[in-house]
Amino acid sequence: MQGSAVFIATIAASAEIIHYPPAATNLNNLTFVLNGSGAPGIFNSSVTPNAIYGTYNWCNMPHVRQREYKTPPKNYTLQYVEVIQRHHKRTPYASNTFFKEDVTWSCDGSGAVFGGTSLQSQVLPVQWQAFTDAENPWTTTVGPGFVGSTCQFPQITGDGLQDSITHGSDLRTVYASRLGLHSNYDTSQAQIRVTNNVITSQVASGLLAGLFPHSNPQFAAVKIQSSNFDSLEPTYSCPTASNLRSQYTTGSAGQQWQAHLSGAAPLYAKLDAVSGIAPNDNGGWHTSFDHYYDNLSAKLCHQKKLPCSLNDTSLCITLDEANTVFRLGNWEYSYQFRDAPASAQYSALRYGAWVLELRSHLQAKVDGSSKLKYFHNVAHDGSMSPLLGFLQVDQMVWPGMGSEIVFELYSAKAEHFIRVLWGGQPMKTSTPLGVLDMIPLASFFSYTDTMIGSATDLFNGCNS
Ligand SMILES: *[C@@H]1O[C@H](CO)[C@@H](O)[C@H](O)[C@H]1NC(C)=O
Ligand SMILES: *[C@@H]1O[C@H](CO)[C@@H](O)[C@H](O)[C@H]1NC(C)=O
Ligand SMILES: *[C@@H]1O[C@H](CO)[C@@H](O)[C@H](O)[C@H]1NC(C)=O
Ligand SMILES: *[C@@H]1O[C@H](CO)[C@@H](O)[C@H](O)[C@H]1NC(C)=O
Ligand SMILES: *[C@@H]1O[C@H](CO)[C@@H](O)[C@H](O)[C@H]1NC(C)=O
Ligand SMILES: *[C@H]1O[C@H](CO)[C@@H](O)[C@H](O)[C@H]1NC(C)=O
Repeated sequence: MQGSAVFIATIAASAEIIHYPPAATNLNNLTFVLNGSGAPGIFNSSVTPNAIYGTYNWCNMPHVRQREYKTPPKNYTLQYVEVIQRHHKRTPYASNTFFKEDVTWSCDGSGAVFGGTSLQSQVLPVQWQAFTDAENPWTTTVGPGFVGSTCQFPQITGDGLQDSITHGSDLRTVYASRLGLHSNYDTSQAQIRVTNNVITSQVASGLLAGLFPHSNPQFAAVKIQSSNFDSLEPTYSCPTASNLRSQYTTGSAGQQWQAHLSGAAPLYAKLDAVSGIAPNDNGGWHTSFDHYYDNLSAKLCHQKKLPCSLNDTSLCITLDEANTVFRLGNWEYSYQFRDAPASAQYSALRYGAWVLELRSHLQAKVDGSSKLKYFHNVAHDGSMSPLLGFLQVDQMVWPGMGSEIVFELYSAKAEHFIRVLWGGQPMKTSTPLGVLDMIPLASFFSYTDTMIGSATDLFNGCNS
């Protein structure tokens, strides 16, 4: 898995990307992943005991909390905080190929709500409640679990909304006093941003309740970019990035990727026997472990049983098999975003636009042209992963529900420093910046500039 050779790539004239390989651990050791045992963390509850807080918890990843927060020496003054997080726990995604479910999901009272606008007093907010009707003949193509569920797939569950509220109030206990944040959502000092996927707005509604508990009026304006070019999800077009990733997965540089799929053939046979998914499906069940991981982990996180075959109720997925799927999923993320030599270049292209926006927020604070103190982005694993790849985190995982990266801007004397928290603690990277703990802002910018070049370089690099 490990390559010690340094891989240098250019996306354009002024960018020079150096790939620094991650640490060798069980996460990216394919022998261990295929033939080892156990889950790579907690997968069956949102609760992580205090004594081991910081442990990977797919259901509710560690984030900044008062209990574990390390306050820097007094000579550093906190100026600005920007948070990016993955949404909280949800149902699985639906797609063209339905898992023939025998497990039902209830989202009664926790569906997405729409309608609070400037006409707020005149409209009644509405809430989604999913249903099926047997009169619709396509309903028979899905399993009884789907038919009996009242969720949209995907949807943040009631438990996921509760985790969102807790996440907001944990951040409040740390940052409200340090930054002087009001107890209501005041967009002149704090802003929230979401993506076009409605589940991020569901999470924002919980987050805001915890973060700004006295918000009034009872709706909040959150920022969103067009899905034509959103940098947060991200959805902007970058053919160079897509081609690169195809090359090192399904393409000519994808030997390791192919090896993990073929090494997992016996596991796939069992999973398919239970789910009824055809081994040659074209819904993506056999090009990565994403779909099986998503289905199995969502069930465990909500204390539901692992699925059994609808044809043979004694044929069920075992916990050992689920744990192997979880090891494989984490291996896939490590490979795609950190181990593959071109992953740094991929991440720079795929997430460079968001990093440029972050850079401008930090610069505006330093210049004094922005009064903003706090900015919070609610996003996806597809956002966190290329950002972790961009920063070249030392140990890559599949960013679980609610996973969080915090950028803290400090001033001391006439200088500015940055601290980056991952899972609530300073992030260890494989780059010469090392642990991102009070790095001179200029050094951090010099790293991001080396990765991206200019905005024009990025744009041209994506389209060259
Ligand atoms: C896992 O173990 C099997 C059986 O012992 C062996 O054939 C296979 O090569 C091992 N896989 C890896 C990736 O080491
Ligand atoms: C990978 O894991 C296997 C099985 O646990 C172990 O024998 C091997 O030493 C590990 N390789 C590395 C590079 O750590
Ligand atoms: C979660 O899994 C761990 C490890 O298998 C187990 O010890 C624990 O009891 C489980 N917790 C729940 C809530 O099922
Ligand atoms: C159940 O058996 C039928 C008939 O063989 C098959 O078409 C279907 O895919 C099976 N479903 C599952 C979930 O295995
Ligand atoms: C702040 O204080 C700490 C120790 O109290 C010291 O190590 C550090 O260099 C100081 N930083 C600046 C920028 O003065
Ligand atoms: C399970 O997850 C996969 C991938 O996200 C999806 O295609 C499938 O439809 C899911 N099952 C349900 C019931 O949503």
